[in-house]
Amino acid sequence: MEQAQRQMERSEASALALERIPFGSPVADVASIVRRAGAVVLTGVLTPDEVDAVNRDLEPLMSALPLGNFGSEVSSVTKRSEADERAYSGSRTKHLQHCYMRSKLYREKVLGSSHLADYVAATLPGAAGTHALYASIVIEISPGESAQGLHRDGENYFAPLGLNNADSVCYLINCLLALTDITEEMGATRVIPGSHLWRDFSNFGTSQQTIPATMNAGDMLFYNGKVLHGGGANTTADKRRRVLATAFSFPFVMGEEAWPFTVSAEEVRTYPRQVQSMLGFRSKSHHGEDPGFFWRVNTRPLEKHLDL
Ligand SMILES: O=C(O)CCC(=O)C(=O)O
Ligand SMILES: [Fe+2]
Repeated sequence: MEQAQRQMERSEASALALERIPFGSPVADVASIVRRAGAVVLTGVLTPDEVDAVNRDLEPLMSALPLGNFGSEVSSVTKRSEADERAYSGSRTKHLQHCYMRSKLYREKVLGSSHLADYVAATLPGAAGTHALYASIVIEISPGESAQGLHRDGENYFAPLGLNNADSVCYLINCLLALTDITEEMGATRVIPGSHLWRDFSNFGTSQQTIPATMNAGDMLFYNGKVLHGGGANTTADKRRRVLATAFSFPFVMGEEAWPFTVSAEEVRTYPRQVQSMLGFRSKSHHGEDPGFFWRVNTRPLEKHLDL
């Protein structure tokens, strides 16, 4: 009885903590936290100098965007009202897509990282380094933005496949790289650890159940897409909160952004091999075959067809 109580207290305590572990730690250690909590902060993915370099690459593009740019852009496509779109994407938030082509350092050190590829493959079905890039997007929350509703990433896309429940395979991993120091007041992502294991996915939790993923610039919130989360409110007077979100799905899934049509094969030739695969410029394997058998041109591996 006493033991059962102690066990319960321990599990409640672990439900409250968002564990932190250095980037580069053994895959099994990261995977076991993600299995249990659904989310973990990987510390020191980039150094402060590397974060500055990525921000220098992004700055001219970010400053040219108006606040709330996604709401109006997306509503013109979905035909839902701008107000509805903004309820999800914010009115004082900026989104910048296609970041794989915006910053060489991000592309090579983050997308091209073998540690990251191994961590993803430990949770998401598919061989390391072959997962489809599902999103590569800056989310910058400005002062005065309110909290985003709690949600599960990709749930609309994957629910029809019967995957939006605790028992199914993981369908998406998201990695939010902090490009500023992130405090709770600046709008740290709110997370409910353990919510990927809830029996009822129609329960979206409450803000009281969330904890803020505070981070130093260069850290990364790495989570299973089934974990309930949402961007936090920015209650500061003058501090912008910037993350670069990199999401991955099954190797054969088409993501939100049409990668192969935004960069040329000439340009892609200078990218790391792993990034070429993520962007759909290499044939795909389900079990690590090289070259892969799927996504071929008349049975020819795509990389041969494109002469990469
Ligand atoms: O900006 C954040 O902290 C999270 C954003 C998010 O979860 C989303 O847009 O799907
Ligand atoms: Fe999200």
